[in-house]
Amino acid sequence: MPLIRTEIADSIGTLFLDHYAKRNALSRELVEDVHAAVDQFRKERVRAVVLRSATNEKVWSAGHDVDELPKAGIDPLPYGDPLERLLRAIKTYPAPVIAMLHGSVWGGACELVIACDIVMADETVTFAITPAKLGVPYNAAGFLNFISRLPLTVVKEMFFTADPMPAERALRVGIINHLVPAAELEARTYAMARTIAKRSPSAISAYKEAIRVLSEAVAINPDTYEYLHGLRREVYFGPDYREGIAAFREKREPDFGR
Ligand code: YXS
Repeated sequence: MPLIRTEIADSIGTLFLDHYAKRNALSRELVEDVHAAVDQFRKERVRAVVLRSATNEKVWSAGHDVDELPKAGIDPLPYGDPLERLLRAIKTYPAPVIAMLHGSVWGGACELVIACDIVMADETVTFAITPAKLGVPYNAAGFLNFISRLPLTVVKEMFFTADPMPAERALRVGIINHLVPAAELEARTYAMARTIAKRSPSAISAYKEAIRVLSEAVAINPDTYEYLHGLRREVYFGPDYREGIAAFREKREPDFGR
């Protein structure tokens, strides 16, 4: 069974996540299918992309497929990870990508949403940034995705608590562009996509790339990079990552000691 579906109409490409049995978890296979669809949209010069779930259920995506996270001692979020590659493909896609959200968004799916250009959501949406529940050391590119878009206080609270943030607050802090009633979400999202598709594609592509480059313009020297990487290694070689993954698999609360 395919894990996604795609459609192109009026120069707008739609990508439906379609694996609700696993709550649209971002497995390697699903993510690679999404990436291939994005590449195809690029070839077909699609002028706006809508990323949505195929179902109107209570979960939009459960985040990384936890069953595929590596055991302790291996970097769980390396540069070549399929989701990391997909995030880069979305950020460098030469036209706007609109996330259309109904339901809860977890872990890596929050970063997928934040990598999109515009977020349309209804009142059922929540966002939980979960690595501290699993002992996962987040990577520098991931932090930058959040801190270049949201206030530091919000990013810290979300990373430190891992608690879901409701839609109303997500609108206030700038995760969501438009919060609309569920019955209007699709119409409002495609109206936005149609407006974008009428504007100059070459100008929009140049704006998107300029905004990406400028928002990522953080210079760090190699020593600093190694320092950050060393901080992460201590976590994925340490006991918390082992305990976090084990607890998830055993469907219990992790015990990180006191
Ligand atoms: O038991 P079966 O085979 O039916 O499978 C169940 C779940 O195991 C599966 N599933 C997942 N499988 C792999 N990875 C996942 N992230 C995942 N989430 C769910 O889907 C089937 C249905 O799940 P179930 O029964 O729990 O559904 P529910 O409707 O009662 O609850 C929905 C959720 C989303 C509240 C619940 O599934 C859940 O809490 N999922 C995990 C959410 C989460 O913590 N995601 C973070 C993943 S880790 C990640 O993204 C990064 C590594 S990080 O944290 O660093 O950002």
